[in-house]
Amino acid sequence: MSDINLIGKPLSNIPWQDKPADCTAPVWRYSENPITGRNPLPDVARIFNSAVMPYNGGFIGVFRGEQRNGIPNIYLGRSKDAIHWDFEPEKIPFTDDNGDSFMPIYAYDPRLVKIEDTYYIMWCQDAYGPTIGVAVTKDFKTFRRIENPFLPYNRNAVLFPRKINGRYVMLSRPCDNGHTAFGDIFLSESNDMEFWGRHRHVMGKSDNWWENLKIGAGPAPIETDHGWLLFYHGVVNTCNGYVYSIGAAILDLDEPSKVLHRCENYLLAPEEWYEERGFVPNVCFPCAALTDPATGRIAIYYGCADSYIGIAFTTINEVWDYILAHDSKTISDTEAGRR
Ligand code: BMA
Repeated sequence: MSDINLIGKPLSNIPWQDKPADCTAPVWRYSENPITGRNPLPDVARIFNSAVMPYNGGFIGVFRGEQRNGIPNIYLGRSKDAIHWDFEPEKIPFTDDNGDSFMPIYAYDPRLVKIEDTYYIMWCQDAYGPTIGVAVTKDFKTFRRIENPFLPYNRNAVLFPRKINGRYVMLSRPCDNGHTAFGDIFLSESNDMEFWGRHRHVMGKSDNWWENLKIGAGPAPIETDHGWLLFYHGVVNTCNGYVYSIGAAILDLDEPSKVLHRCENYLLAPEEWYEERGFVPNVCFPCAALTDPATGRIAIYYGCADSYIGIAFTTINEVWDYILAHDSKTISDTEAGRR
């Protein structure tokens, strides 16, 4: 097994289960999945596609809650163990630069990233079409939205957890205003989190059948001493609709628009009842990962069938070796993505 190290602070209370003896896959599910049930709040029918992180010795998260009027929005949740969550019953109260209420019409698929002492929430919102929303908080009490940093149409934005070459770096997936039947991952840079440019292509849909329609970044890329580990979703169109699986790639540390390795096989595809059955069947949609550099453990948080949240486990060395053993990177993946 290779000797790859996760970078970052130890997380001794990361949720964890050892790999079952009969498991042949590089990623295995938490035996008590799903960790959320239906109707978790009076006004919310389902919570899924959500992001968590360590906070003050426990955990905090931003959760996609589907309201009973069918419109998604973002809710705050807190947990001692990152498994059992208490959700705030009201939507996160976003404000503008003046402190006035500035609520998105809808908001979904949030990611949560800490850079230095600041937390950033990214999600998909409406700005005359779906595009990226970003808000800043330092205390999870006030949440200031940065006004429309990206043009429509775009989804699946997630920041790298530190500046690279002095700039903030965001992954995103340009799209259309419907159930987009295409989509590659791009990267954009910013000096100030407000104005973005130097857009580069990172990776596209591929010849691998499970991801041959579109892809989108999942959790914030995970830093290791040999590259960024990126979990993402890949989509195939079947005669019964889209199927979402979880894939993985490794990006260059200093020039992350270059893909070093890309796994031919998915790591996790819908198999369990809570992934196959729900509001939208056959969806595994990763949005967050907890890591413990001391042990190499990784806990992936993923939305299940647009209805629940599940956790899956792996270790950095196990997943790294699996990606390298099934490498299917293309010339287009390894390019800098600048044309
Ligand atoms: C995508 C997004 C995700 C959702 C998926 C499956 O386009 O809307 O939030 O999980 O479709 O419905």
